[in-house]
Amino acid sequence: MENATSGFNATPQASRLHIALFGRRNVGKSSLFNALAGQPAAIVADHAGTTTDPVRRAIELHPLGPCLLIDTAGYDEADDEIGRRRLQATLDVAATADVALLVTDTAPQTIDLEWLNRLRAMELPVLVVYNKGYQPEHPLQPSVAVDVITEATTRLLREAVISLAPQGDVTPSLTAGLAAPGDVVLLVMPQDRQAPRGRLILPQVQTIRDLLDRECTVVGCTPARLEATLAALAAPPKLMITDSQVFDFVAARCPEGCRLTSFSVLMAAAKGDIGYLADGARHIDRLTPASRVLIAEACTHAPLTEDIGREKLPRILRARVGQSLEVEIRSGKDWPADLSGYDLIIHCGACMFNRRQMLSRIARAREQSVAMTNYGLAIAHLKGILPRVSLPNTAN
Ligand SMILES: Nc1nc2c(ncn2[C@@H]2O[C@H](COP(=O)(O)OP(=O)(O)OP(=O)(O)O)[C@@H](O)[C@H]2O)c(=O)[nH]1
Ligand SMILES: [Mg+2]
Repeated sequence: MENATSGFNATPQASRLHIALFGRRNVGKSSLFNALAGQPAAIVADHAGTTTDPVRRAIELHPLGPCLLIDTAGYDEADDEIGRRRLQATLDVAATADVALLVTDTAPQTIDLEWLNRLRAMELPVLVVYNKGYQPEHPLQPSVAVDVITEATTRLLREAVISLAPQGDVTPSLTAGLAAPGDVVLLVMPQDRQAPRGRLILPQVQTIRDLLDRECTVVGCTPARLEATLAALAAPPKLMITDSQVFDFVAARCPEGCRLTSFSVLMAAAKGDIGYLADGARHIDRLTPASRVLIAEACTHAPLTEDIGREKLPRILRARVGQSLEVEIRSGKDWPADLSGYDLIIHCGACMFNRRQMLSRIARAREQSVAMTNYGLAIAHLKGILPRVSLPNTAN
């Protein structure tokens, strides 16, 4: 997708406020999408079912900042195979949304009220948009009545969205409670075959930015340079943040009084419920050779040799629990509705997911009483260093 989320200067999609449009077919969702985007980014036609797949557009909505606008297929799609797949795609969008716009051009129908309840049950702020000049007698609240083809109501719409949207960053600070202004923080970042050529991975970039915002001094090295780097510092660092793959190597060299954590732990805390995930790591002790483990990764990258999720973790888990341990790997959107057959879920750091999306995955695991953890916490527990790991204070 060539837009403001793909350029060199772009805010990553996962850090944008996700604003999603829902409604029956032909009510004017795409027209509203275009009005908010300020450009004809989605196809509009007087034909029910014009939008089939979600359409995303990065926008700046002052004073909210970087947002991601998402248009969807009508939720009253036909009840056939394709209709059901479109509906699932719309439901997937709902799981990532931070703000929902429920659009109608008539008095809300039963399906609209069902969706309103569904979105509210997901603790989403929902703005009801009465479009095409329809003036409700008893408007649902909060709502706005617009006729999106008139210029003046686009401003009205924008203001209503802004007043409903949560203020501030959609993702808590990565290093909340772990680093104070003036602290020296040492980052250990292996640049092995897994590392993309010519750049750092997103969790590292975001952590550096977060620490700079906190007025910390950021020092970085590869594991091979760790001892020399520590020796070069006038005083021990206050915090060390490592790639989880070398957690034990770094833990063994972490000076007394220096906190230790990993990029994956920081991402998990910012994106999800760190308490639930930390408990999940301890659940590894309860696995038996007959247990089933689901390893879920957000990216659909081509697996590399020695890939952490596909090779390293299954190997260490089996060495610990027994070779017959069943390990299933799912990537991208492939996230089973029924998790009850698993004894533990181990998720990647989810740097490509927004907080809403990760929280909805954790909520599903929790509802089905399935323990869930993430790569970094699982590795820390398997290496016996979990008690040594500092967790950020995401309530901050
Ligand atoms: N008069 C009037 N017509 C509108 C308004 N908004 C949309 N329309 C018309 O309604 C029709 C459907 O608009 P879309 O924006 O494509 O509707 P949609 O909800 O995205 O439809 P699907 O993608 O099929 O689900 C088009 O012919 C639009 O021109 C409006 O505010 N006023
Ligand atoms: Mg449409």
